[in-house]
Amino acid sequence: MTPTITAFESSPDRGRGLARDMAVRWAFEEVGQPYDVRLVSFAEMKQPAHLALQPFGQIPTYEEGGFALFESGAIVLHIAEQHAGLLPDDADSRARAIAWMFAAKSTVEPVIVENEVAKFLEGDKSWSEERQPLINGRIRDRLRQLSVRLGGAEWLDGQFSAGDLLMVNVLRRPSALALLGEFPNLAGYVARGEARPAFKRAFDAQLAVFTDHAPAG
Ligand code: GTB
Repeated sequence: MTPTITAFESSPDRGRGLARDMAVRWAFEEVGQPYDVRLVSFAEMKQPAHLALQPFGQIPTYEEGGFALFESGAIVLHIAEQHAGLLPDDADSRARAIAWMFAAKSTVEPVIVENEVAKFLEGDKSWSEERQPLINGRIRDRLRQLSVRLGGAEWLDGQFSAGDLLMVNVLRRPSALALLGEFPNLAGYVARGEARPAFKRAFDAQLAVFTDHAPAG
């Protein structure tokens, strides 16, 4: 059965691949698994039917037959466990790849999201400007640590894995991209991820949602 995921009917990023369905689409493309997409509006995401799938009223979700899953990281892990191509066979390497998935989602992403919250939800506060260097400093620290670990390697731990997929996906967010010029190896890492044919197919698919639904004129 073809799995179905949910994505924004009208993505605020206008097809830049920044919403979290992008990682899921990319994972499907890497393993060669077809998928369907159900587009949902902001209002629909808050209705009981969607909340039954995603308790926080967000995208993406994953459904296959009677099975449903939420959280983009968990969905990518599920895809990677069901199909070859995103996790190594060797148990130790596999565990390390999963560690990198968690590192992307729980160590690197939060400092980046903090900047977005500061910008979009707290930008009008009197203390906002004063706080900005602290937020940028925290992102820079994480990027520096990641840059040191990556060094001259192509991917974080041997072959490209679901860990790289989630890490590249996080580093594509504008708050990280803005600082990547200071870390040429990370800039190269993101470029390598984006150059993968599977990334391009996933990117084009999410962009098509926006262009196909764009108002005329
Ligand atoms: N931890 C969850 C996961 O990884 O699946 C987080 C899911 C999440 O944040 N979903 C967002 C959502 O549904 C979309 S991706 N938000 C609606 C809501 O909470 O009401 C976050 C996002 C949205 C838009 C942009 N953008 O336009 O640039 C970037 C990222």
